[in-house]
Amino acid sequence: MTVLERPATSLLPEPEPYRVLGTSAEPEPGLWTRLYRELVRGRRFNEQTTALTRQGRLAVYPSSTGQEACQVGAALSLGPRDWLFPSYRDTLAAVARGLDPVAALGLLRGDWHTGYDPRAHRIAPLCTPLATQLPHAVGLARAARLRGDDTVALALVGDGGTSEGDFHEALNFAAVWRAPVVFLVQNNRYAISVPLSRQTAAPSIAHKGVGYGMPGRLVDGMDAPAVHRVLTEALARARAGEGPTLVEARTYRFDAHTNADDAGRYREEAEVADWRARDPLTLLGSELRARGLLTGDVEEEAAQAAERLAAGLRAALGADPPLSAADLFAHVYASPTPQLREQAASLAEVTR
Ligand SMILES: Cc1ncc(C[n+]2csc(CCOP(=O)(O)OP(=O)(O)O)c2C)c(N)n1
Repeated sequence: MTVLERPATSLLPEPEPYRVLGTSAEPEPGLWTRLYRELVRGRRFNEQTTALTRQGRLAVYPSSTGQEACQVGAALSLGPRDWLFPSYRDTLAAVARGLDPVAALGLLRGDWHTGYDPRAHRIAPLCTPLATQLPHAVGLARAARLRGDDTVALALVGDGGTSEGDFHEALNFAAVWRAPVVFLVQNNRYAISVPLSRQTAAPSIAHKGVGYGMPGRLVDGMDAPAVHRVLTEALARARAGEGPTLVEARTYRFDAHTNADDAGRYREEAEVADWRARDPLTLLGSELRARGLLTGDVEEEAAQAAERLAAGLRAALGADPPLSAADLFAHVYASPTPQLREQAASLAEVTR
């Protein structure tokens, strides 16, 4: 059956966001406890990084507090050979995937172009231009398929990013090529101050998949096991050669867009409070406790691991890294132009 013969209804998202927590779904104690540990660590990572930004140790930090279930669910659903294509808000997803937290913050600290080797970690650079990571993910996925390896790419984007031309181009090519790629839209309802109602008139972002010929899935982005389940299914589908999936996770950022934003100017406190009542960490913790799956030991260990991470960040970001001004010229061209060589020489002269 070709894409055009497939009934469009089979591509439609679920009418309500898919949930695991608070349902009769069979618990997966090992996975849920792992997700819990990562959520605790992730919450602490966001808090500590935000505090360090206020102290001037980082230029900017787009916090993902409130979105940890998406970040951690995404990271833990990937296989070792898969690739993650994050946006600027997804540092935590990179850290949850195993990237050194200090390296993950290199770009936001302004130290170095990316802070880590994308190829070694299979994590593309944190992408600031909206949605440009999406065609890159499709290209990588398509290339993997042509080479016959079973790598899948998972690309993260915000609701605002879905209005970019790159979003359209990426989804269109992904579906036409049946590329092994999954798109996760973290719909946190705002693109800085622009609410979702001004971004799209579609019934949901997940519905957009139908227009490209790929399934759309709608998931509760505050429910870590649900995010993990939906992404795992979408990644398996991609790996089996069945093509891309568009996943919309309904979530909320508890903090401002970045430390340079005042969210009080466009969001009501009552709305923030409603979403805080669905805090992903509390939701998972309460369910684990109610089912007798969270022992004091696990809680204690999770809290200690989070504190170790925070202490490591304070120590590493509190120190000024040894930087060379000459690095400004590295990686600009494979062979530097005569002008760049001249400028590098004159900089070396004045900084000697
Ligand atoms: C191509 C491009 N246009 C504009 C911007 C400026 N900008 C930075 S973040 C942002 C809002 C993005 O919102 P969304 O995609 O919903 O992601 P979120 O920040 O909520 O995670 C905009 C417009 C940009 N970074 N890149």
